[in-house]
Amino acid sequence: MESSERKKRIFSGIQPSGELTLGSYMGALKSWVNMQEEYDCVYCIVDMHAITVRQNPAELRRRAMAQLAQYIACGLDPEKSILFIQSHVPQHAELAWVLGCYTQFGELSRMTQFKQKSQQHADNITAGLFTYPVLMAADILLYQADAVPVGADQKQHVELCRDIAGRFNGIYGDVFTLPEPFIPRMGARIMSLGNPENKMSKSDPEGCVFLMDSPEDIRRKFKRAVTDSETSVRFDPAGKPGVSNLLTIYCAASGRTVEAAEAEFAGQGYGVFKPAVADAVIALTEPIRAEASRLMKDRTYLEGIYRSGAERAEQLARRTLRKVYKKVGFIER
Ligand code: AQP
Repeated sequence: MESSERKKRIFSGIQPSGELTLGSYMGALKSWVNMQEEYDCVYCIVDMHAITVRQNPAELRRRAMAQLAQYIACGLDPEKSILFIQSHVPQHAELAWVLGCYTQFGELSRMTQFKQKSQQHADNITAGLFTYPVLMAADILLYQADAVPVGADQKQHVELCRDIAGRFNGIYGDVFTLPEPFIPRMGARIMSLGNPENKMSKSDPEGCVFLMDSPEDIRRKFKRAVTDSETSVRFDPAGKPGVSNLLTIYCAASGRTVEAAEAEFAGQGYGVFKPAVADAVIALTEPIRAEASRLMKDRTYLEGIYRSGAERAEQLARRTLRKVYKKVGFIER
């Protein structure tokens, strides 16, 4: 294990399988930005995860660049944090192979995301979709990450990563740091605006707000958001899932507490509440949208960032992989 005097390390990633959403911002990116001062942060664009379902190659390339621009526009600082693209660092795939040999078929079969995604893509249930959590474990363990800031939906994968790491350490000694999931208190699970029983997902564009949506689109989406037949703005996720989700979004965007928000809208109907939520979100996303659009025009800058990010990431990744190869009995070249 590396020196215990180093700053604690964070690793996390988002797939460029669609545009960044308000869900991924509130569940993950916001914590990523806040953790940069205190931690040594490694943030990735996980394009290898994205191809577990079929992607259009030109679109995938465009979205990976756009995602890098949006990471920076959200406040990730390439001077402080390592920002890189997963496929640029070959050790991710290499470690994933080894870890796959220490993961049980039964463990992967129990993963909720696999069950859901194999239903959504019933005509293309690939081995990659099944072994996705092994690649995710490799992503995290390569950097000896202490914590992984993710939305609540990814908790199960981080727990599996800990199980795999613990098993490996049990056989070979302390090779991997065991990572903790870091799940925000507010915004851990943003629900779809159209169907508040489901998670807000890139693959459901109408129920989903994208960071790059125009103010008009955002207003329209909130206006249509599903609520209920009452009129009171009250936090009650079981009884009032739509309104509770809007309250969560409002609080995560504005920094208010749920109690303060309930008091602010007491006696006012959804006709006042919904546009106020839209405005709070627009105040959050507009500066990000403007900065990301500016950065997208500067390709040379973005290329410089992902190249130097990959070099820094690879240095760390190589160290871990070398140790793993030695432990399992591979001859050093
Ligand atoms: N709705 C959400 N609420 C809170 N957190 C969320 N995250 C995603 N959606 C929400 C968190 O953001 C990160 C991004 O994960 P990802 O894009 O790599 O994978 P995903 O969770 O599969 O994203 P989608 O939008 O649901 O993609 P599709 O539509 O392709 O299935 C993770 O930390 C996640 O927890």
